[in-house]
Amino acid sequence: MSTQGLVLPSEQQVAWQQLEYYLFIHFGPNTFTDVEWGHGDEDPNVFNPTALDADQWVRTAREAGMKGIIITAKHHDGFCLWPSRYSTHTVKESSWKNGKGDVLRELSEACKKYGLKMGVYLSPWDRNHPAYGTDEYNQVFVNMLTEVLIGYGDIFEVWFDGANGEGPNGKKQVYDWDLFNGTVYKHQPDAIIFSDVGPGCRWIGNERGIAGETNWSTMDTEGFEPGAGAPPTEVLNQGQAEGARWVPGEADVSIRPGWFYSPSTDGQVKSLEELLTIYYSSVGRNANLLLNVPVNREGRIHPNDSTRLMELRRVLNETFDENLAAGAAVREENGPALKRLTDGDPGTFYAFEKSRTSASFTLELERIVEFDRLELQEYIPAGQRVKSFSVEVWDEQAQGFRELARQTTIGYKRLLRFPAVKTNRVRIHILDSRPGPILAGIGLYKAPEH
Ligand code: FUL
Repeated sequence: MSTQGLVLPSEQQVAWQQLEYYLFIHFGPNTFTDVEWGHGDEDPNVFNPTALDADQWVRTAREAGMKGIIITAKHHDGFCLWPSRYSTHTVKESSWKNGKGDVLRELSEACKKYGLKMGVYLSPWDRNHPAYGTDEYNQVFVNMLTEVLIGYGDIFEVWFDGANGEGPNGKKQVYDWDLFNGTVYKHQPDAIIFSDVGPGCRWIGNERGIAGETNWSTMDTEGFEPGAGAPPTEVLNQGQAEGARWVPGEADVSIRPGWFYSPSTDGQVKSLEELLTIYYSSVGRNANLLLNVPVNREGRIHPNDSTRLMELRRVLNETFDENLAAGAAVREENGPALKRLTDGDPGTFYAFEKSRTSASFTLELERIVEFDRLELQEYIPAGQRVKSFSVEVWDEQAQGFRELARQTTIGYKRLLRFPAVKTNRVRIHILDSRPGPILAGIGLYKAPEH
């Protein structure tokens, strides 16, 4: 959507962006065979979780502060975690629950119970299906997709992996993306479709969970395709200021070295510091964070992973629970008070005059506060406008402002980390913007020692 040349998000994309952080689960035969890309000829009986507990996944995600779960309903090996009628390589061919099990059913029930959203990863690349590599396969994929879209309640995101390799007969498939996307919208009109080029949200260009410091939610997608035909990774990573489509970034990364569980990585769960860096480089740079925590051979999240998730949650809560700028007076030089920037409500905003491409305003705090994190938010229903900004703090001794940071984009949310400073005045300069910047909030925070 666009007004006056400005590209705007859909209502669904705005709601999606507010989710910020959710769980990725890679689970399937690979979990049991210790490989990342199964060949599709695995005996379905290898899939045999001994104590599958979807409630435990959902509770863990909820306590970690995540808003949803995306599961690999079908990975490249073609194995379906639900009893698909269009494949003979599914849970029903496995001995798990005597072929009567359905992982998607268990997950959807647990998500409903705890109020989390459910999403699905479905790999078009299928190393098992005999029709792969023929025209017929696109319809097979659509049939599988339809089962998933109509059988398990609301699906908030459909994750299309662009990978396109050879199927069992050595042939590659020409994917019919328009047909796939149309199928999603037909059955789940509010779903966000992830791929390298959206249309709902885009891959951030790496699997390290790191968005560009400059990160536009707009990008040109015309002439590009998921997978080999995708835009250059640098473009995916930073978006494009003048891009014609709203396709915000989603940063995916695994908490372990691989996407699937392996006992050999039990001691290689990312450290709290690494996860914090990922958080500040994704959620803190206008991207959503999709953190993969693989389910193990029992069918549960391993305690090493859940412990780390809780450590991360605790630090984030202790950091962001108190906005030291809450209620502070904000004033434009010779201008009006901008109370809405510190009212704690991201739904309210302050719109600078329509013709303005720069602006400066000062936060007057009631007392001297110590902080080492800064948050800025644009009001994205009105698009993304700010191109660069700087932050200054008042130095009592020098009787002047000194620059603390100079950065580029803001978007839905921008978080900055820096060594702690003490001051009672903070000045923000919007150095360059599309006409009429609109801000939704500003926060100052102090992270705990850990
Ligand atoms: C990639 C896949 O090839 C990996 O196995 C994993 O699923 C990752 C999230 O996407 O394209």
